[in-house]
Amino acid sequence: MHLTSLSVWAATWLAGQTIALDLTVSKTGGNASSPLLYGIMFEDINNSGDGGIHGQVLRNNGFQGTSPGLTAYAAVGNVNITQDTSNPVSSAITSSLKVSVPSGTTGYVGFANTGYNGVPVLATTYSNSFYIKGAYSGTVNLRLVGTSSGIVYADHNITVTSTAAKFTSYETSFESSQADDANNEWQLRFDASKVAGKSLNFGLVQLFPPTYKSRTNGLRNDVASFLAEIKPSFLRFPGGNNLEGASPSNRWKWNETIGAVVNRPGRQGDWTYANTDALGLDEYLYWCEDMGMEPVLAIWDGLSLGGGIVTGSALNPYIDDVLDELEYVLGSTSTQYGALRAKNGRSEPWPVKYIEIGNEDNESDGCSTYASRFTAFYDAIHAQYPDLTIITSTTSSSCLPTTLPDGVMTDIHHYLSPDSFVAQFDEFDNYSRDHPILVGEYASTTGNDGSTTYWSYMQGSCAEAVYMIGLERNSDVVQMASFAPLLEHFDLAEWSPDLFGLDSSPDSITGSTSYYVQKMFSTNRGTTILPVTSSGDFGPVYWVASVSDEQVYYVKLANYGSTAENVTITVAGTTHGSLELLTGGETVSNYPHDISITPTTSTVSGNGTFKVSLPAWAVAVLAVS
Ligand SMILES: *[C@@H]1O[C@H](CO)[C@@H](O)[C@H](O)[C@H]1NC(C)=O
Ligand SMILES: *[C@@H]1O[C@H](CO)[C@@H](O)[C@H](O)[C@H]1NC(C)=O
Ligand SMILES: *[C@@H]1O[C@H](CO)[C@@H](O)[C@H](O)[C@H]1NC(C)=O
Ligand SMILES: *[C@@H]1O[C@H](CO)[C@@H](O)[C@H](O)[C@H]1NC(C)=O
Ligand SMILES: *[C@@H]1O[C@H](CO)[C@@H](O)[C@H](O)[C@H]1NC(C)=O
Ligand SMILES: *[C@@H]1O[C@H](CO)[C@@H](O)[C@H](O)[C@H]1NC(C)=O
Ligand SMILES: *[C@@H]1O[C@H](CO)[C@@H](O)[C@H](O)[C@H]1NC(C)=O
Ligand SMILES: *[C@@H]1O[C@H](CO)[C@@H](O)[C@H](O)[C@H]1NC(C)=O
Ligand SMILES: CC(=O)N[C@H]1CO[C@H](CO)[C@@H](O)[C@@H]1O
Repeated sequence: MHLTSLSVWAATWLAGQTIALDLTVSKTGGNASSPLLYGIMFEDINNSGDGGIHGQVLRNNGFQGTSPGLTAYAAVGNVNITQDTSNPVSSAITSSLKVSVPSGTTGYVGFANTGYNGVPVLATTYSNSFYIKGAYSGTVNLRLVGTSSGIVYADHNITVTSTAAKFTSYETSFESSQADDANNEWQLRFDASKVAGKSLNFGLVQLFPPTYKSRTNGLRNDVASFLAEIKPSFLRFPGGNNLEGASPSNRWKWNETIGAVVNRPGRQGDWTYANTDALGLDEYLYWCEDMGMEPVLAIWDGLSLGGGIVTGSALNPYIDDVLDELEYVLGSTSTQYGALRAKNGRSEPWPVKYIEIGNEDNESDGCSTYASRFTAFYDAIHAQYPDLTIITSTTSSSCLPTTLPDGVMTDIHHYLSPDSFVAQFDEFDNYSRDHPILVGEYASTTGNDGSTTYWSYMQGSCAEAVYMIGLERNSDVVQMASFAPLLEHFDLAEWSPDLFGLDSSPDSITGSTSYYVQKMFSTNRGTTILPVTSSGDFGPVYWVASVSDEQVYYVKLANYGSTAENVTITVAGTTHGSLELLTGGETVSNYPHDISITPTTSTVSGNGTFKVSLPAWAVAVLAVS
């Protein structure tokens, strides 16, 4: 049911035909729409950071987290490998990999890293680095190899001169051909005869395919480019629950995510795996800059997931820590932390305007103390940075101060069934306009029968579209909205569904049906939401109309129903444009290497009136001028 079933034609249909719905878009009136409405939310969950959008593809490279063991490492040839805590790479990277070579061994031996369930082996240039300690002068051979097949996709030699006195780092790059699947590893080998009876230590191995905008320690270019197609307007980061920590001491600590990666200790993340923090504060802000997004920086506010909520004067050191963080982000290079930022490669302050205080403080026993914790952080931040927009982490009034200061935004989250999303269509229609809203997380995560959704399917994505139409109609007060979670590694996911995903095989990046809804809505935005008169009520068809500064009129439509609907849309004076349509059946999903639903675009022409035939469970955007 794609282009063939879709008919758009001038308003010369035969008399007597049923017109299900007639929409007339007013060319005057309406409210300004928030230019930031559609953005993204990111935290490291389901290996969305390490193993996902961050460019570094080798796993366990710093032995971080609570029990790294030899995860992802394997011996190559006749050697023993162990985690060695007596040879730390740095005070932050406290282990290295010891490779012991039995006496009499010859040939090339070493170790492999199998990445995040495989190393993505693409036909491209990789940059590769490692630390080595121990007496060795000679060739180090670096390869990308099929783990089962033995096929060598990349083979590169460098000459190293290493001593037992200290770690020496090497960096190189090489070309690879493309593997067929994910079952690949990276190998580092050396001449066993020179080490026989002894050992070498290796640390912080790093392998990057090309990065987005060629940033050092950047994002994977293929993954970030796919995300950039949404044209998101803001990034809410670094969490999410992953900000909070299992305990206060295990929270996301900004100052351990900056500077050289070798000086970042990483942490056990809240989603059961180690975070390297190679995707750190500056990397998030480069991501924003490179993708044209407004940063929405969440700061830790005393709430940790595992209890142990810090309140009262015990919060003072954490408030000071946030002020240090803001000085790092916003301060001139003549300040202590502004100077540190410059030392780390960024002289210009970061253009951060939005700060969210905590995450979901109406949950995790945070409600009763949030008002006082919020106020303590707000007062300290506002006194020093009066121009920053501060966001509460909840809309629940029982958790908030009786009177919220002017200009404060509030954040609401929804994980719902399709029907429940549709029921929230009018959530903001009569909502107070006193404080702008961030819908910081939302997704259809269960079926109407309560079953868990692992893959977004058209009914749920259509329900999200209905909800988003409600948001857009109220985008004078709803200023930002972001689907969550954003990304998953398919083999390592603890929360599904996610907006898009990948595994370590080539061409694995997969947009969910919801990804395409986000893309269609975000890339077709007006600046003013226009009144629409209609021949019928909302449901099963929902709509919102807007106009851009370039006088393009957008009509977004969702058919949350099991029958096709004809809609006649009148926008006086318009003659041509396009119709983007996403449809494919109520329960149909996109799966890795099995993508069945993507939007189709057709051109339309008419004389101010356009007929759109909406299939069941469809989302469409008419753009005319
Ligand atoms: C504009 O906002 C007001 C509430 O402030 C609302 O009543 C009205 O319907 C909105 N207009 C449009 C076109 O959405
Ligand atoms: C490798 O480890 C095994 C088991 O711990 C041990 O028996 C063996 O001697 C080791 N070999 C070398 C070369 O260290
Ligand atoms: C790497 O060096 C080894 C040992 O000299 C040699 O056998 C091999 O052919 C070299 N590989 C490449 C790709 O140059
Ligand atoms: C980070 O900041 C905290 C609080 O100010 C401090 O105790 C800690 O030593 C800092 N860590 C690093 C790596 O600078
Ligand atoms: C917290 O607020 C969210 C909406 O942001 C709501 O869905 C959730 O049920 C609330 N939790 C509690 C415990 O009230
Ligand atoms: C909003 O207010 C209008 C007018 O009072 C009312 O008809 C409508 O039911 C209200 N909607 C919601 C969602 O409360
Ligand atoms: C929609 O319009 C087409 C073309 O006129 C017609 O064949 C079809 O029956 C209509 N469908 C509905 C649901 O009204
Ligand atoms: C378009 O519509 C206008 C006003 O309804 C009419 O005057 C004009 O003749 C129409 N043009 C065509 C090509 O149908
Ligand atoms: C595939 C996989 O590793 N899934 C695990 C992800 O983490 C959750 C806990 O958050 C486990 O329950 C899953 O087994």
